Amino acid sequence: MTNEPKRYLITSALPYANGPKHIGHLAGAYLPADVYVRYLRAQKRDVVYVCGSDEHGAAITIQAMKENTTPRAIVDKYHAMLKSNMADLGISFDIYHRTSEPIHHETAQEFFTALNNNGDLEQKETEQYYDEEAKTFLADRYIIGTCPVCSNDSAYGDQCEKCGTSLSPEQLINPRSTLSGNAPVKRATTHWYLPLNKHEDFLRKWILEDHKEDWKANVVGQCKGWIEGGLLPRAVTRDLEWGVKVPAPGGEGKVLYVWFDAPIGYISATKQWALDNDKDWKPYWQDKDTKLVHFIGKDNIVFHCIIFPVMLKLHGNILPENVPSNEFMNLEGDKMSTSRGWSIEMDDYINDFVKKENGGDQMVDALRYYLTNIAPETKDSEFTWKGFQEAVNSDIVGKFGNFVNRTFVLMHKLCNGKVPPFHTDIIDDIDSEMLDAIVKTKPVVENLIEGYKFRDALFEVIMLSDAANKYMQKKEPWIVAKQVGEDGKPTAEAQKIIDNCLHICLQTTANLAILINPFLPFAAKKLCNLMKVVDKMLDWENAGKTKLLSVGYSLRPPELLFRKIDDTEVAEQVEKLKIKSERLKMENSNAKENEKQAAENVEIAVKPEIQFDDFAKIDLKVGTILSAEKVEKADKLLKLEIDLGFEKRTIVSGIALHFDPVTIIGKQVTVVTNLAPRKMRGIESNGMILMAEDANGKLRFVNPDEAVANGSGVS
Ligand code: B3M
Ligand code: ZN
Repeated sequence: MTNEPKRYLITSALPYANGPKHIGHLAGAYLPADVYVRYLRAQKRDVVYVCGSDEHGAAITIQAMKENTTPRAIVDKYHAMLKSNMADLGISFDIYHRTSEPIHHETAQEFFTALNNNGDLEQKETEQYYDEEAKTFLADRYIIGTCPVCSNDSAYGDQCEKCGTSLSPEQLINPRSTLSGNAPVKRATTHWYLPLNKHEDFLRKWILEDHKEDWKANVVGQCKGWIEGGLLPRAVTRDLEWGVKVPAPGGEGKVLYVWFDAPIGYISATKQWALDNDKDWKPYWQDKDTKLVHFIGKDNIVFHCIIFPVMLKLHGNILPENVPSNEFMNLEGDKMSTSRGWSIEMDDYINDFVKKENGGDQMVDALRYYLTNIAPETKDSEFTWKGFQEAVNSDIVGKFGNFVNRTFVLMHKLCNGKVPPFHTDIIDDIDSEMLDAIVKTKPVVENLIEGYKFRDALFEVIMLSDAANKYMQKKEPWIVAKQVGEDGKPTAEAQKIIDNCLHICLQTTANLAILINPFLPFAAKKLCNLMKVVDKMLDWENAGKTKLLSVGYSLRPPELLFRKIDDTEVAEQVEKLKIKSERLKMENSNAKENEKQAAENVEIAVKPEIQFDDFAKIDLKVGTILSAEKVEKADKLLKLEIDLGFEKRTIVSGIALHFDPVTIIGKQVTVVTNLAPRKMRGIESNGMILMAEDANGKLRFVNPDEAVANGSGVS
């Protein structure tokens, strides 16, 4: 790079703390940023990587309503989940902050005040949609209606999630309140606006001229559409309770628009990081020698390329150098969506693979590998479990891992477990070619990473391991070793050939560790351990060198870096996805049905009165689920083994769409034990377990609030 910046500030979009996030999010804004940051750190550059939870806005308050709890409880719960998920997946933030922290509220308020005092904001009274029953103004996700572009009938007031179009409530056809379902009325209210129209010339030059070449085409394209469509003043405040209070006269009962405060979260996170590390945050946001890069998903482009830059410019901050944004990642032939259950949550992947006995960090790297390999850098891409299996098994197990393993096995077998000497007198073209490949790969990978082409960069690293496998195949040290002298050992000449081959293979391994480190950091660490070198060897300046391991240095015995993914794992995951989406489909349709019923005032059915004797006939006991498995060809049934203390029972229960069998083993349940046996799908069921069903058709166990002995009576 010419003109190397003094320091880097890297950001990943702040995820809303309103629920688990899926691997499409991971592939979009977190993993690529992490690769970039790990590379910069290996380059010994001054880099700070910030992120945090976005804890304001209707995304949070509406989730709180759904879960029947407070916004505070929602953000606490999901912030903790997101923070630990990201750490588990090796996303190496320097700080993972949260926008509910006081330091963020202060920072956002100061920012607003500075702009307001400077006359950069406009105050205007307009008519906005209002829900008379819920007594609130309706903006963003509080209002839904039909999208004017794609006719999706549940587009939000700020965006249609189906076609991605940014909307304003006025554009919705047939608008209705998310809160009451009612058609809204119009009411006057005053808000602060950021007059984007006044900054059109700046944006046109800055994006469409200055960054026309170095920003991704999809990003420039979207911005062009916005600018040429004519920019309008944009409201930066809302009539809501939850959020950063508007610090100005007339701001009572109003908060900053979440998209005004959230990007300022990058600044407050930097401040907190500086406080924690005894550093100065200011140069990171004020010094022109800082390279600021925002990693985001494509639905966030307008906010990071148009609105926030205008705010930054007005506030006297530096502007981003680049805003690498990915397209979407689909899943098994359909769009990924948490609400429809068609997604793989980070949390689920961690539980199903990483925290399993045959899992651990290698399964983090396996996911990082596949997601980078299919990264939607220029167009939408698709995750399939079969594709995951193929990529892992053929590339990182078959090529990368296999090469390293063969090298270590042979080095122990044929070179006493030590780095063999290198005999310059017998170097041939095949050796030179391999050494050349090591030297040449470094600048190629480097340029690709600096150009945000992580997928291609990773491909080059895997190709180096592939070349090394082929090199070894050509040299066949195990065959050469058969040329033995009278002592039964390889002849001196044969040993020299073996030495050179394994010497080169080991230097290649050291290089592979450095080159793979930004992508698969856990494998790189494991390699350092195998080679008995400290992490410092992973410094980028060491890449491309062919004398990293000293002759005579003894190395550890081989150890597999990665394991294969087998067919049953693939089948299980595909099945799990189907069950989850079926369950959500059912819950969503039940929820709709319930809404309808509530609207029609249908009363809940109450059964007729019974006598005590009737009740006393039922024998209820507490038992523990010992095992649970799906009944073949019956989507809804689980076969349960229940320990009732005095005996074990088989019970077939229609709960398969609600629970993943492995998650209910060990749970206590209340069992009707004297119900006449019934055969279901050829299995005799001896009893029934009690379940509570909520308004959405979701099932919950009916069990004692603390564990009791199996067989305890319930009366
Ligand atoms: N929370 C939107 C999202 O999760 C938003 C990003 C904020 S970045 C400052 O897609
Ligand atoms: Zn639409």
